[in-house]
Amino acid sequence: MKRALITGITGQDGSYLAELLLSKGYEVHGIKRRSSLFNTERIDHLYQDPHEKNVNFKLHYGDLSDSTNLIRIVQEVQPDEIYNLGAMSHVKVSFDTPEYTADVDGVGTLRLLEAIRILGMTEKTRIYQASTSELYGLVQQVPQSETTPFYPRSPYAVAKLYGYWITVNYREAYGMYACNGILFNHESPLRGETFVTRKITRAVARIALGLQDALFLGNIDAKRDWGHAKDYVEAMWRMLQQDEAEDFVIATGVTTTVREFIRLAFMEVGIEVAFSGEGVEEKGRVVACHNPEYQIAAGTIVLEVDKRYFRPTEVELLIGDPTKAKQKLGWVPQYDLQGLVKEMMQSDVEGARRDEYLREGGHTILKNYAE
Ligand code: NDP
Ligand code: GDR
Repeated sequence: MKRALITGITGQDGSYLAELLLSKGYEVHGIKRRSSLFNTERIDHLYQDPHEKNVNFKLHYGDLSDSTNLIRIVQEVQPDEIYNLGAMSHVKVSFDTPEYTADVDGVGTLRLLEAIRILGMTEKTRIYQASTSELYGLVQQVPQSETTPFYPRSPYAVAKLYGYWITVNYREAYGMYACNGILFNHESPLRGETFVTRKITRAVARIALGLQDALFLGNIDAKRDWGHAKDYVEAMWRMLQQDEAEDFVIATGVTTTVREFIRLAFMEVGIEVAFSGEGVEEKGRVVACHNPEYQIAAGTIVLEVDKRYFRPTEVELLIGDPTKAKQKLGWVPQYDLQGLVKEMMQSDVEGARRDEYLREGGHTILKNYAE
């Protein structure tokens, strides 16, 4: 039985990856952070009582800022594969917490690589580093591939640049099986509520049900190459099963504006939206509501642009070229953008209905906390 260790197991990708590895018969270990409230919602369905026999899903308290803790966990677990998914992963927040982001996303990667080296496990343990399309930043060429130059545009991306290169360096210096997955944006119903796709699908569901009036966003001209997290964790696993460690771009090859994603999300609940105005004055208004379940009048403003969500430096255009992954990994994504939006909307409509039910029962529900 293979043993895997996942940092960031409580996050979107950690949850899908843990599911995938368990389905392949792995013993899965994850690092979770101590927090004052439970933070394991995404993996609660995988939980196994540690008092039972034959437990193959185990959690360890830890943090990427704590090297001795990482060494101890790696020593205890003796993993065949490590997936380093843990990170302060929000680009906008990294401008507010640049030093912390550098420590966790940059030096944290080094700490994990060093743990493997110090413990003499460079031949046993393979490591996957969660690199990102944010490395490309300011557009140099499109579509972006493994050979496109990097130009990071945020403290997050700069920290991940260090993570990328230290991974390459340990591969070359110590012969480690260490590889970077340069993953473009991937989403799902488990996506954090403050990333743009989930912020949109959650708000659209709540607007349709009358729980929220409007959605406030920043730069809706930005273009992203959005895939489904389920497809992307499959690629991570495939990257660690090759004869030689290499870096791979994982993307769909299709790019879409945030504005179009908003339109698609509203269409899923039968609401047609049109945009008018320029820059921060731009608004999204209901043209017609084709779903008799929802009472939302034509002309209602459902989208406003708010400067507070703009970034000091933006990444305007991402579009990836996944040719290498398709050829060498045999990776074929199962979802397209429509399928992704549909699944996210279905899940968020269900969530909004639960909130509606609570409200009707006289309970207070949080109004609009997805910044
Ligand atoms: P999430 O934000 O959903 O999850 C991040 C995970 O990292 C959480 O489990 C979080 O724990 C954990 N974490 C945060 N800080 C620390 C720390 N100091 N020590 C240990 N763990 C920590 O991210 P995703 O699942 O979306 O992304 C996974 C990885 O892939 C990240 O590294 C991200 O930067 C990268 N990436 C993501 C892409 C995407 O589109 N989703 C694209 C390209 C790269 P907690 O739950 O306690 O907060
Ligand atoms: P990104 O994802 O920065 O690409 O990083 P995010 O969903 O945060 O932003 C995508 C684009 O949407 C624009 N935008 C807004 N974004 C947020 N979060 N909130 C808003 O209100 C809003 N309005 C407009 C942004 O400006 C941006 O252009 C994600 C993360 O998962 C990273 O960890 C990962 O490395 C990259 O994807 C690939």
